Amino acid sequence: MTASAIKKYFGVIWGIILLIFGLFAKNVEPVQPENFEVLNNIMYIVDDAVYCGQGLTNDGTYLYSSGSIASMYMTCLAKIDMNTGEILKKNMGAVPFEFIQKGYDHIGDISYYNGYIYAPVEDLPEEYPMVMLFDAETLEYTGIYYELDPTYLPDGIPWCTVDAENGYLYTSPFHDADNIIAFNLSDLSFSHLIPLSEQITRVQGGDFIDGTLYVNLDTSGQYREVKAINIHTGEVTLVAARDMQGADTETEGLTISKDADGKLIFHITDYDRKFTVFLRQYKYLG
Ligand SMILES: [Ca+2]
Repeated sequence: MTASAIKKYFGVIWGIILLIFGLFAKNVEPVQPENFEVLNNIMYIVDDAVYCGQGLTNDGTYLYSSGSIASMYMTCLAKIDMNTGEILKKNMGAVPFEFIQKGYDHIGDISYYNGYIYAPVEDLPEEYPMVMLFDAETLEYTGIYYELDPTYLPDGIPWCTVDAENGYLYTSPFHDADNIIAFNLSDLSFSHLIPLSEQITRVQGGDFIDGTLYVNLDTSGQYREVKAINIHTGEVTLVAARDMQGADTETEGLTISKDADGKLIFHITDYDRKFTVFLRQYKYLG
């Protein structure tokens, strides 16, 4: 049996396991953190969870999510109703096979800008990070990709977000990040580092809104933290610490929209490390 056949069999078996366990998935109510008012806690199980296990972004009207199962060569994007959480459109083969063949099997936390989804895509050895552009309307690959200077990205590219006001795309290493890395939005060439006032780690997602960069951190222990970063000074401040109530939850994507009153709405995905992804929506009271 070839390695690819083994992978495919493993994928099928794993899918069956997910289906069985998905029947027993439970939606755990989140504890309301300081500064965050809980609006929604939407659960995705089995195959739906695959589409939103990694990243989130929004265009002001719709949410977009990313996910993947490397063993099945699945790299997924989805378009989601922001209010109900209903998945409206799916693409289960977002990254073209020519890139999959080269080991590009992982989409991280994504960013919407100007009709495109900017998707950070990393290869298996995490050596040559890329940003690929997808059409937000169709979720199809546009043929546009950028190879990023990997100098400051030693462990792949876990997330990216566009700052259209200043013309940058921001990202960071996943582990032990001392800097935010700014690339020029025009051609994604390296621009500059933003040294941080404190180190951040397990950086799963980010979003830029109203002049501030926010990051979603898969911090260990009882809490998962959202922090704000001043892009001019690098100062890091805590926005919210979410109490996971002892659940073994990996937090993933982050995106931020505004409600009718101009209040920030934080959308965060949490993965239970088994078969369920929760989309949690919070109004920022701070
Ligand atoms: Ca994002």
